Amino acid sequence: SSGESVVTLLDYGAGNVRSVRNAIRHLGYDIKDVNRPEDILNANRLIFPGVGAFAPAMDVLNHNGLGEALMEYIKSDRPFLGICLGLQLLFESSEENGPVKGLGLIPGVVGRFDSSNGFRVPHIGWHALKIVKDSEILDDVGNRHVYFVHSYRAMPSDDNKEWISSVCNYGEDFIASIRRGNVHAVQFHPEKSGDVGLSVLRRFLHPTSATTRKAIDQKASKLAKRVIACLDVRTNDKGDLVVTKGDQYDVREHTEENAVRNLGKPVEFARQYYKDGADEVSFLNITGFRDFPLGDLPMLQVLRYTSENVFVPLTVGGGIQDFTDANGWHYTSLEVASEYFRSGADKVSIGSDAVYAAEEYIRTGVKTGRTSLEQISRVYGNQAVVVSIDPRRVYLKNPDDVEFKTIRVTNPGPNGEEYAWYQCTVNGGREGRPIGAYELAKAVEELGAGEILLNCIDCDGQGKGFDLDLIKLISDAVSVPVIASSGAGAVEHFSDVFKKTNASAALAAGIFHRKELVKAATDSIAQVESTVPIQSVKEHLLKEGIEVRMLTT
Ligand code: 1PR
Repeated sequence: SSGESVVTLLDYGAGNVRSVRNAIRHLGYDIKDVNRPEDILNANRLIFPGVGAFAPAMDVLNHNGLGEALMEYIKSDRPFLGICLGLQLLFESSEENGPVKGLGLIPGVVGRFDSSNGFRVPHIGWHALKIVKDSEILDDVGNRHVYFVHSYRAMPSDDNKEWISSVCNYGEDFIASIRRGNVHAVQFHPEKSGDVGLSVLRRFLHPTSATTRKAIDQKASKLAKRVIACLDVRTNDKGDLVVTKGDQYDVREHTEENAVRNLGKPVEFARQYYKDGADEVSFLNITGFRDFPLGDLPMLQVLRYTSENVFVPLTVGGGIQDFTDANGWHYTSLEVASEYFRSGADKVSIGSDAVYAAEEYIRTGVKTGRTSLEQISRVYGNQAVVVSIDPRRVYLKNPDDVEFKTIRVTNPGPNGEEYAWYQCTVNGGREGRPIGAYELAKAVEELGAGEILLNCIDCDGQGKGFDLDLIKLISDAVSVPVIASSGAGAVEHFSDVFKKTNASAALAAGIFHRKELVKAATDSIAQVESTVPIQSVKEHLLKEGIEVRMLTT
């Protein structure tokens, strides 16, 4: 193909750059991979999506001449776009497991966000920018939100101000993008920022001479609350991977056949929810704990297909644990996770295995470094590891009846109990464990979880609202973001959870699926419109004064 349609990609093999590749292809370009320093020097346009940690990335750049070639390329003002770590590496050094020396192009030290002032770290989610100078690639961004996920950031200073094209405020101003001539870098992920993100890539790949940026009214922006669509998937009795949905985790029809509820195809659902404005899509392989997930090629295929045209973050959970197959082959959870990342997942979600890890950690007080949670977060960063908690409410007459954290409940139990604790479960809610959701959340945060997905078995599928007592308890106990889950049945439930708790995101399944169910059953427009798509949730939140990312129209 002609040089014009080729983009050179510097991928040093440290994680998921599948989405960057997919986005480039989606925009009609071919990719040439960098194998040797000359490939950089011969590039027409170079994209550098940094993934993983700062030190290993610098090691790669230092040891094969790529770093020198990169500096030569950039210094001659050739078209360059760094993404995330690809921005940070341009600075003098980073505090991430360091100090570690960077490429030294831009003055400044990359440091960690300070979580002591109430801002959750990692900084995960959709946030608008404050554009401080013309940067053609941001021309369509304006006030719109883009997706960030990072714990480290570079700060603006007098020494680097001529580089800065936008900042973002998260407790403090940090550098969201830089631009000098043809050299661009962004801290956010354009490949995960929906249409707005694609416009950034498009403008980099195909600069238009006239800039169309209108003066925009830049009101202060907060990190937006996220609305996440969740797809519980499993193999049905015929062996097909289907989207299902349970009531209190029971996914079988209560008919004679007792079949697994089959709502449709996971990839189609994911695409629809992306179009509808979901801020993220989660797949939970709900029988992953008993089937070996790498034997479960359909799930990997689902991720590959989905990531081809869904440009928001994808999470996959279920079965992330060490496994020995029928032939005696041993696979580590890290290998399982790596396969998911390679197939297009941005985060993995760990359920049962995190419960065992937390129990052990609380019992011994020792971090072995060997648990799935620790291993995966060490290699991919804690922002890539979600812990999914599946607690069940246990009412108590007396708060001293258990050794776990109890709360005074808003609505007393069936026998007038005024207290409860939230017992963690494993294996899809089948087995209760001697640990509470509170104790688990604190322990997994220490072990490296970057986010907590907080379900509640009692509320799942009931449509009566989130368990606000539980979500408040956990979101106040940890400093990583908490995703509230289970029970959404009306738009007001979303505003409730954001107003009354410190949840960063709300995840729902049934409320969004019902539309599909009605459509399938009746094909009647009237009924389809009576359901609650993602956009209605967002509009309601906006009306309630809650910052959300809206789709561009
Ligand atoms: O233990 O690491 O293999 O992970 C298993 C994963 O599968 C866990 O994340 C666990 O939550 C999930 N899971 C296991 N069994 C079920 C089940 O339903 N039988 N689904 C299950 C969990 C809960 C939510 C659901 C929300 C929102 N589903 O993800 O989507 O409750 O539902 P709603 O909006 O309809 O109320 P491992």
